[in-house]
Amino acid sequence: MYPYSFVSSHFLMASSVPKLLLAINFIAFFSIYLPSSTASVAAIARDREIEAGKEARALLQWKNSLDNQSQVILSSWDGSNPCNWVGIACDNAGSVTNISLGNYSLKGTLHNLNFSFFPNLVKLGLHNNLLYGTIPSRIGNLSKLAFLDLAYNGFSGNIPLEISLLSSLDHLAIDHNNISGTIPQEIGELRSLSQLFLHENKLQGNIPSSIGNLSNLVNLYLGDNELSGSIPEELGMLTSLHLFDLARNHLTGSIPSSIGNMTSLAFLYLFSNELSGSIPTELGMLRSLYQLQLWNNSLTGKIPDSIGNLSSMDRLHLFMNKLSGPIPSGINNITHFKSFQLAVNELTVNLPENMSWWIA
Ligand SMILES: *[C@@H]1O[C@H](CO)[C@@H](O)[C@H](O)[C@H]1NC(C)=O
Ligand SMILES: *[C@@H]1O[C@H](CO)[C@@H](O)[C@H](O)[C@H]1NC(C)=O
Ligand SMILES: *[C@@H]1O[C@H](CO)[C@@H](O)[C@H](O)[C@H]1NC(C)=O
Ligand SMILES: *[C@@H]1O[C@H](CO)[C@@H](O)[C@H](O)[C@H]1NC(C)=O
Ligand SMILES: *[C@@H]1O[C@H](CO)[C@@H](O)[C@H](O)[C@H]1NC(C)=O
Ligand SMILES: *[C@@H]1O[C@H](CO)[C@@H](O)[C@H](O)[C@H]1NC(C)=O
Ligand SMILES: *[C@@H]1O[C@H](CO)[C@@H](O)[C@H](O)[C@H]1NC(C)=O
Ligand SMILES: *[C@@H]1O[C@H](CO)[C@@H](O)[C@H](O)[C@H]1NC(C)=O
Ligand SMILES: *[C@@H]1O[C@H](CO)[C@@H](O)[C@H](O)[C@H]1NC(C)=O
Ligand SMILES: *[C@@H]1O[C@H](CO)[C@@H](O)[C@H](O)[C@H]1NC(C)=O
Ligand SMILES: *[C@@H]1O[C@H](CO)[C@@H](O)[C@H](O)[C@H]1NC(C)=O
Ligand SMILES: CC(=O)N[C@H]1CO[C@H](CO)[C@@H](O)[C@@H]1O
Repeated sequence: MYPYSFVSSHFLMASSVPKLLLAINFIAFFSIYLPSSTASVAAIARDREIEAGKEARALLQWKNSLDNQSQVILSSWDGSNPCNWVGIACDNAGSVTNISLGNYSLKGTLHNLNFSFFPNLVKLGLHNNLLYGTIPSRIGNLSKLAFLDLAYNGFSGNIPLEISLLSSLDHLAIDHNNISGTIPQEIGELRSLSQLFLHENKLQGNIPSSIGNLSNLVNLYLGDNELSGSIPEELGMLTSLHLFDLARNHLTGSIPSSIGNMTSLAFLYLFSNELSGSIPTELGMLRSLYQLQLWNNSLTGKIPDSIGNLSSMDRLHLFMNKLSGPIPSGINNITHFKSFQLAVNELTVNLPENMSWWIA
């Protein structure tokens, strides 16, 4: 028998109480006269209805904390069955799995969304709203979350350490907010992560070397922040990485040669930092490289001959550095360049004959 303790639950919506009491009588009746398996099925259905009621109540509590206009937008949010509300999807058992409210102009904070009530939530999509305040540490309670998108809002404060509890997370987007503080080292625990978007914030401090442990990472966007220190060598372990953006930060030191191990890399954006040293020869190992943007740094030395092996290259921007020496003749091998800019350098201009017009 299932305990009936839920009867005292204060989470039941007033309007659903009579219906539930009827259901209880019904179950109590049949559990006496029918085989226990039938009673269990009914009891499971009943438990699910109660869970859905808790989820509905938690969502309504959040709705009521948003501004009036947002409450109008969410006017379909009414009653005790959230599964047919705008932006909400449920599993077959009627438990909320997806909250998809991108581009809804919702205004308010997340502090009244009680994350303890969504044991089955896999997606929380709140892209491009007018949400503000901090990201609550209780977000770590969403134990099944795979997709979290808080981008294009006005969130501030730090990235909560509890985010590392979201072990199923595949997609984490917090870009285009006002997030400050450092990127927690604990982010390296999100082993399922394939998309990490933290760009256009006010993040400071070093890039944690633990990011090198995120072996499923495909897109890593950390650009347009205030990150400093050097690029950790461990990032070379990211062999699935397709796009790597560290542009417009305050990074110093040299480009680690381990980047040559990122064999899937197509886009490498390191422009507008304070990087020094020479361009590592190992970059020539990145056969899929399509855009290499290293402009506006303090890079020295000559352009490595290995660049000539990057036959897929479309865009090579090296201007505003302190490079010197001849331009490698192998660059002639790259036949479908769209944009090749080396200007504002100290390079000896002995470009392969028909390439001079590529210079900006
Ligand atoms: C929002 O609605 C409440 C109740 O209807 C009202 O008292 C309040 O003034 C409204 N606030 C704004 C900002 O319109
Ligand atoms: C929001 O709108 C933009 C621009 O129309 C669109 O590209 C984006 O996919 C939308 N996002 C969501 C989550 O609906
Ligand atoms: C969320 O719900 C839990 C369980 O009922 C409760 O203990 C907690 O105080 C609630 N938190 C907030 C912020 O409402
Ligand atoms: C819910 O979110 C997951 C994870 O992003 C996604 O794969 C799935 O298609 C979504 N389901 C619905 C019904 O939107
Ligand atoms: C970030 O904060 C600044 C000042 O506090 C504000 O002017 C700006 O609009 C905020 N940006 C976002 C995306 O909320
Ligand atoms: C990567 O994970 C391993 C195993 O959990 C751990 O020992 C190591 O310290 C991590 N590396 C970084 C750079 O965090
Ligand atoms: C690239 O990976 C290999 C094999 O994992 C390793 O031995 C080597 O040190 C790495 N190269 C760099 C430059 O980090
Ligand atoms: C070059 O990078 C610095 C930061 O290192 C930035 O302040 C400056 O605006 C950048 N210049 C251009 C032309 O983007
Ligand atoms: C280009 O690649 C070939 C084949 O992998 C290699 O033998 C050669 O040394 C590379 N050239 C340069 C300049 O790195
Ligand atoms: C340029 O291409 C030629 C012919 O395919 C090849 O022999 C040479 O090694 C290439 N040069 C570089 C620097 O990769
Ligand atoms: C440039 O030179 C290469 C080899 O020297 C040749 O194949 C190509 O057609 C030339 N391109 C133009 C635009 O003249
Ligand atoms: C049930 C559960 O996981 N509760 C946790 C929710 O998040 C807060 C803040 O991280 C924790 O203190 C709770 O234990």
